[in-house]
Amino acid sequence: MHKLSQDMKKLLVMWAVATAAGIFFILNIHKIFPTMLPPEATHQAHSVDFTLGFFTVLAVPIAMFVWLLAAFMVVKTGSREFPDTEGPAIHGNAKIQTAWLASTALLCVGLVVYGLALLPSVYTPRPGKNLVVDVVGSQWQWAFKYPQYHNIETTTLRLPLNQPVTFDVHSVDVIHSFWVPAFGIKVDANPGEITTAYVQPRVAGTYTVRCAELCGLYHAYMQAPVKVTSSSAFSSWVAAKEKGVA
Ligand SMILES: [Cu+2]
Repeated sequence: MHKLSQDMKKLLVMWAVATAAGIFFILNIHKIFPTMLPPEATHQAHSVDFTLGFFTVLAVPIAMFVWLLAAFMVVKTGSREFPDTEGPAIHGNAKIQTAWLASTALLCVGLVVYGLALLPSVYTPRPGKNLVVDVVGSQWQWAFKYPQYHNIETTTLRLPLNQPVTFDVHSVDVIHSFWVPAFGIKVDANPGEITTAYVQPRVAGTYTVRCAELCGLYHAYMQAPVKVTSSSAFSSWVAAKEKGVA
């Protein structure tokens, strides 16, 4: 009995250390592996990243507990021989069952409420005058049209910094999926129907649009560059393009 409680103490200490290390790793993942996750180039991406981090931090203690307990059982009680009797039957423990059900139910309901509260910040337009971009998917490329600027068209998505953007997304053939990892948005591009996505770029830079729906032979190559620049650089690009159109 004494032996077991000593082991339990050891296990608890190991669990605390592993949990602390795991949470430290998650909170600093952008510094430890700078290229592992896309940059948070929009407000939406920040919300998405924060949610991912929040859920992962909550999962760390539970994952560590399960892994450590499993390793502990293998090391401490493992035997190379096949047991010749079955283990003793385990009967319910009302206290543990109640606590387990209550805590997991609370956790799940809490996370659902949190998710529902956060969802509008990702799926509603940002306030202010929105730049509208028609996103057209086809096998196997992306095209971007700017209806507010004489419908100028480009294969490099250009956006001005800090301006709210509405993407009207559709496809001319099969189903594609308009995904900009750095923007935290992913929305299906369907033929005959327009789906929308909203962003507000907050970091200038070059990013990538990918297709996230298997759409045929060259699906993996269906990418397009995204350039977020200052609004003056964007305006001069628009002016030059509009001249070309005229
Ligand atoms: Cu595609």
